[in-house]
Amino acid sequence: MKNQYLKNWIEEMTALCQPEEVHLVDGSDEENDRLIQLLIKKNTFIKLKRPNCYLARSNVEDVARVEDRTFICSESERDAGPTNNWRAPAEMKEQMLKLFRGSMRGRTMYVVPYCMGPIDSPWSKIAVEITDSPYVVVNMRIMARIGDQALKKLGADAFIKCLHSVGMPLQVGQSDVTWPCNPKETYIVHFPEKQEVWSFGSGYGGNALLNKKCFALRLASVMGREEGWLAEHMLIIGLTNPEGVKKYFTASFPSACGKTNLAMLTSQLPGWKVECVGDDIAWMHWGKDGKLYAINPEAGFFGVAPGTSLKSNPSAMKTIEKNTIFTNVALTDDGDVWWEGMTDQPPEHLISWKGVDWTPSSQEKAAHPNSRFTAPVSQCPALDPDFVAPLGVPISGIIFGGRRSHTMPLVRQALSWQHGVFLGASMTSETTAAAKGEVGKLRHDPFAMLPFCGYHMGDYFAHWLAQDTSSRTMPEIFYVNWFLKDENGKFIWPGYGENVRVLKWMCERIDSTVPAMQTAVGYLPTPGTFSDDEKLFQIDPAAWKEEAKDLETYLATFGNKLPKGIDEELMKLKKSFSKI
Ligand code: GTP
Ligand code: SPV
Ligand code: MN
Repeated sequence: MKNQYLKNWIEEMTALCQPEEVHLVDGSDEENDRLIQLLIKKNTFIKLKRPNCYLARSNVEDVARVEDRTFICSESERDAGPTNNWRAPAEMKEQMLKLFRGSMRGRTMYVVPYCMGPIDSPWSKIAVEITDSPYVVVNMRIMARIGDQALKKLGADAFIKCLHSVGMPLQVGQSDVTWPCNPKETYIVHFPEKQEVWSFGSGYGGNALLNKKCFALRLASVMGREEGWLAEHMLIIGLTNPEGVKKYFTASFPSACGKTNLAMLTSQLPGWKVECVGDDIAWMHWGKDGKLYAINPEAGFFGVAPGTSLKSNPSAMKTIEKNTIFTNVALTDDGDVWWEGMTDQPPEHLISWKGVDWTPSSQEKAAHPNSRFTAPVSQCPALDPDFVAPLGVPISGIIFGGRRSHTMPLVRQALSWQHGVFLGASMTSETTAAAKGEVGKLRHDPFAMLPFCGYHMGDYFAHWLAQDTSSRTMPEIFYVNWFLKDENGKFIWPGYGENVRVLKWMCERIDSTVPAMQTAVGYLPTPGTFSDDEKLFQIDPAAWKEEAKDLETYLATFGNKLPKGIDEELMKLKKSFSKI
């Protein structure tokens, strides 16, 4: 390996972490096979009956992202803003150096060069993750383009550095555990100015696959702001109508709020078809033609397992038939996987995600609510032909949404770009198992980026507002809520494949072929558009008055960084419901 800059970093990190061995990952099949055999030998992986599929069970303390242990260590505290945890970079670096000193003793240090985005895209970025977790390496091989193909593209100087350790060095003679981690000392630390991530103590998902949330969102959002593009927590889909006209959409919903499901939607409307470009992250740039183009920086899905079934998401079920890593799902007696919602009737006997016997009378869930599958995007039966288009796909519509049991109607269209940005800024959603902490608690999650924006959220709103210039064709903005509930706590809207009806309305609005009703909260479908319950479109003035009041309090936390455009929209909303 010739790259002197990388060589120096590897030497430096070897001296710091003191691994037993260092392995530069090439990304080959043989290497992957060896790593899988190693994981099986260590009992981290259980071979499943599906071809080339494996099950991993994590430590019960290491099951989701840890937002309270995630830090944005920008030089100035003000740049991190009120939505991020901040520590002075020098101080935090000192603490991390202490943790990482000798942290890989008795383990192999893997050096993983990787590319985010199609390998020949001008928008792709090359980075390197150093990790002591072979589980992370085999997952990253699915989630990103790793090894020689990325190393070849690594420039001669500075690159994005991601350092990860499970934080459990092995003493001489000490035997390993199946899921090493260190929950008490877990820290996920970002240094945006240095373009570095230091992650210690967790082996799970976004805490450990540093290419995903740490780089492709937190660091990339900072780069996007400086370079004039957008790094977003968004799926990307293509929607084709019966006449064969295709439009692309991106959609941002908070974690575990329906991106993977919408990305793979099986249309319940004859003649309408959805194709998938991505399910979690979009990098968007403006084309010379003034249109917004999106690429998926990822190569894999790290999807929520529970709720995925042949009925709700047949494309996902097809995608995970082979070459898939399952984490924290249940194991059937014949070596297959199961999770809540996969079938109407659970099997008579399972081994739960905790590795213990489970029967339908058990009190606990068989699969962890944040159990996931890691599978190649290329295996999706509804893969969009432009999945790896170097310049991305042109975006006609941007969809925001959240998990709200009341108040937010099924769908509305923003009145303008500024109003649409305000809708993104005003997103609220009930918390899910994707992050450690209480589930079902309503919280503000602007643009579904609360846990992922690497800088001041007020500046982020301003960046979005600034995208609107006269030379550009601005996408239309929509806001959806699939999760309205009735008095008995049942979902009012069937969701999943039926969501295509909402997408159809959006297409017709973009083409101006259907009328809509202008209201204070946006354009609503005219009555009868969806021959459904009127509860789906109820605008309750008292609830909206409360909503506006709460939003005012929340947005005030951004102080003088709150852009004027957002404040203007807030005042309009407040005024509309002031007389109640
Ligand atoms: P992350 O990977 O965490 O960013 O999540 P995601 O946004 O991709 O979420 P995902 O699509 O995996 O959905 C999570 C949960 O929402 C699953 O339990 C789904 O069954 C449920 N869900 C998704 N779409 C719908 C829908 O249209 N209606 C209802 N009621 N539930 C849905
Ligand atoms: C999310 O929590 O939004 C995810 C899963 O997509 S993780 O990669 O763990 O962040
Ligand atoms: Mn996500």
